[in-house]
Amino acid sequence: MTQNQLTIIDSHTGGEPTRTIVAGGPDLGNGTMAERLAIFRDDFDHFRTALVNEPRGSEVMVGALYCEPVDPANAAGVIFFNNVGYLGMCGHGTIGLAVTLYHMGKIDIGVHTFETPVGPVEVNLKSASEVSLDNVPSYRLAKAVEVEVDGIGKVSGDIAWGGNWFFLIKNHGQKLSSDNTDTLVDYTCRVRDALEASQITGKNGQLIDHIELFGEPSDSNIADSRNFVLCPGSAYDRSPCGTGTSAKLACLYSDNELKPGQKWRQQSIIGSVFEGSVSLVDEMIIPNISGQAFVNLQAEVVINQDDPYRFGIPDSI
Ligand code: PYC
Repeated sequence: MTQNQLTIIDSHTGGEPTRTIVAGGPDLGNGTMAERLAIFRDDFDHFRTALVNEPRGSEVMVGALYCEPVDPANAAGVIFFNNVGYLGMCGHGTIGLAVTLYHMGKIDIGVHTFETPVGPVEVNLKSASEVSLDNVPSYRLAKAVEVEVDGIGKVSGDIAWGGNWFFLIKNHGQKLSSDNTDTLVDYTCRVRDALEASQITGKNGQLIDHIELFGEPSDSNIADSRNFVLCPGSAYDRSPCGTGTSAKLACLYSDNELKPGQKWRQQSIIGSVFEGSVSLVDEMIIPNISGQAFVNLQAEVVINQDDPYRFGIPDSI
């Protein structure tokens, strides 16, 4: 990585930031996004740490590497990452990427396919800031799984896939409001640690790295539910979390609480809202998530060889 070669565009989706590398990213070859993610992680991880770790980034920042797609009929490939590693899919990031590519003149209003490491997602850019996406097939793996949590006691939740693995908790006894996030981070980190220690995982032993709490919305006229989502690391999602909302929709459908096409409005801890629904394709649950994003920064990254933190503070949180 050399000075002044790397261009980024930042956006936010319902308050959650996405930093997209639009030029000067690492050459990861021509494989699938899953294969390119492995090369990124093994050989070019300093791009990730330089862009999302402090002092250039922060624990809240999600990065997106915009890539050439494998299938030229598709609009883009993308690999998402954050301050502690890589994400299979990212709903708010996909909405941010669509708005960013429109801002750059790379895509028009209309329907496009983006390739991700966990499969293709169909993106409908409805205006310069409004996007809906058909996510990867989502499902509940297990219902009412109990885990003994240090300092809390027994906690019960559902394990579901929405492009990432989630543990979804309804009966948590916590106040879901933006003035209580320190307590919510502590609670959800304890749950995540307990799941790992108890070897409670997603499919094929995959780590459950997102914890999602649900409660009443601030106003039932604007949403059906409010959530708090702990992301990998100890940052919480400012948006309602696209993959987390997808996991929630899969659970609601499985509990017969949501019909195909029925709207679900998911509010985030800061009050932003995604609208979601499910459709069934070949008996798989396909969540559709709609939200708004805005571009808010465009910059050239400066890498100064004399700067000891040019690639980020190691293990910054
Ligand atoms: O919107 O899917 C999402 C997401 C995952 C982590 C942060 N946001």
